[in-house]
Amino acid sequence: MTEIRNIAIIAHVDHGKTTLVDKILHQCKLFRENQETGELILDNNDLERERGITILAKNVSVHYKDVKINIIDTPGHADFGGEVERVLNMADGVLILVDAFEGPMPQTRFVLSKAIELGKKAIAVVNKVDKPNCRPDETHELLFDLFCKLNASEDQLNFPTLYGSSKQGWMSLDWQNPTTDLTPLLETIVNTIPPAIHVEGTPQMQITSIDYSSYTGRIAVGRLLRGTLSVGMFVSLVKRDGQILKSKIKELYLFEGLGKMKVESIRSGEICAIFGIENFDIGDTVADAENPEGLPPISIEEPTMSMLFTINNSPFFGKEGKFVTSRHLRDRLNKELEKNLALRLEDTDSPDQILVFGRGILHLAILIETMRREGFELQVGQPKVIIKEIDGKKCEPIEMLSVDVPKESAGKVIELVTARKGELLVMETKGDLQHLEFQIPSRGIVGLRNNMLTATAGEAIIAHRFVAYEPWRGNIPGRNMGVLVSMEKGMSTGFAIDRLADRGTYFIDPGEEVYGGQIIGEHIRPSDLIINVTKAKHLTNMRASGTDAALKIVPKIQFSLEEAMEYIQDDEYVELTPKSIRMRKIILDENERTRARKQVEAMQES
Ligand SMILES: Nc1nc2c(ncn2[C@@H]2O[C@H](COP(=O)(O)OP(=O)(O)OP(=O)(O)O)[C@@H](O)[C@H]2O)c(=O)[nH]1
Ligand SMILES: [Mg+2]
Repeated sequence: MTEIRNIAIIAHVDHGKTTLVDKILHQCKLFRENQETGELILDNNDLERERGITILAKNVSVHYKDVKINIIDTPGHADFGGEVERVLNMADGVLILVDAFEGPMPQTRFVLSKAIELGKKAIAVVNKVDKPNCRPDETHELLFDLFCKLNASEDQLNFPTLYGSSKQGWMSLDWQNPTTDLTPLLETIVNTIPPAIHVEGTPQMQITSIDYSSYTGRIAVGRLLRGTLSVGMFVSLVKRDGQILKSKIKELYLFEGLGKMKVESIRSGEICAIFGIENFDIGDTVADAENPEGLPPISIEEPTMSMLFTINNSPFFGKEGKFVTSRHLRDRLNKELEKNLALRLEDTDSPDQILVFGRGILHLAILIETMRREGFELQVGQPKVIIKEIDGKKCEPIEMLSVDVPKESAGKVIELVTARKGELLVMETKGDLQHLEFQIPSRGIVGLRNNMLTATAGEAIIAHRFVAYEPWRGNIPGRNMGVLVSMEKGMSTGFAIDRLADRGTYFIDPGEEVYGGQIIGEHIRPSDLIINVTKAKHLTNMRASGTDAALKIVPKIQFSLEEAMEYIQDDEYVELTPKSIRMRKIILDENERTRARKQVEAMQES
């Protein structure tokens, strides 16, 4: 019988988890010569590749000597923290990775606290020691302090530490003595992480994630905790509420390399995928047909943010997308619920509008981006944090925000965060940088990143994570400046933009089609300004109009989806089609907009 080790790789975003898993796969010779790609093979959906982040946890496995190591690569972004917590269920140990330059970050703390609570054995990996100015020894010390603070057991505190570079593909017990490969890490895994043992008895497997195949549909993934499973076997599905459904196993798979291998039966200890179980959800237990014993349900993360999704009703609707009706939108969102665990939907008074609840800006942005690529057109409103009433008091989510910046920018950062009801808690030197920690309402973080990067010339390393619901901190000012709003529908001209260049910065280039009510730039003043950018120069003056091309027009500012989501205010939408991201006023007509604003102001005064 091959021995098995089940490990999860956890870390703060971008600390190098996926790179390490890729290199482990390489070293364990999974790839035939002609398959070497050099790219990250594991972040395999388009969005993951483009953004360089992991969105969904993934299972892979390698063979080292005569041990099979099942590895779970996890996402590091805070919006996907719930996913990490869940998949830890499948592992007996964790590799906690830390960037030797950045040191432990907020998400390091979060994922490590979960691993420690669950009693997992840990191995520390101080990564990126190839970076100039990195601080491997200090990072190790900080990590040790973190283990202590998180009440690690004696055994957990005795964690082995490896130093190295995922990128260069080596790990060593001493960072000043680089090796040529990952053998020291693989040896440590085999020697430190307890083997996954087979437990006799009736089968018990908790479903911890869902795999999706276009052929077969939903596949249940989890670790078989007890007993054996085989193809054709009748089983019970114990639901969260205790309800029991009968099912039959149609196909069974083990993870092998990057893919799955069909097998006839599986012994406990293995991580497996089952096809054929009907109506399952995450957290349900696959158990014995006759004597079903459910496992305690696992917690599923609550949404923290909501956004209004609506059909595209801009003057440009239907030009670029295939799916544009409210029926399309509704069906698509309902389908998403099957696999996107932290997502919730709520109907509104209007059949064209649905409130979508998620875990944060990135979580919602990934969904929107996926829909755009599938051919959808839609509009979304300003993201809103979820407010709760606790003991009769209005409460809001408060987060811990950490910012590392060059010393000369620290003042600007503190000013920015304080203006958004942030409170400075920690200020200390961290290598060449200043390390700042704040408590700040989630509301204050929306739109902050952009301003902060501008204020620090892109130098700020920012991370935040939810702490608790606390009493409402009062009004936070919105966007500093007003916007430039297009007066009419038509094609923008270089002439007009040039003539109005001193009014602000533009989000459009000459020659772009715009419509009345579309947001086409940022005003230099706090109020909005309506402008006409479609005016052409008088054609009678032929000589002068010929010089149009020579106008020095500053290139437009192109917002990413998340930037646009964080930029818009309450009375604005982001309009999304497969090709465009535009921002607009919800009420396009200027007179109606003014009337509506006056009504709101009158209501606020009374
Ligand atoms: N210099 C250096 N860069 C590294 C090293 N390991 C990873 N990187 C780089 O760090 C970036 C992030 O690496 P990933 O492996 O995608 O990080 P991750 O932890 O999987 O990130 P998420 O899945 O989004 O949490 C990439 O640009 C890597 O090339 C390393 O050892 N040294
Ligand atoms: Mg990753």
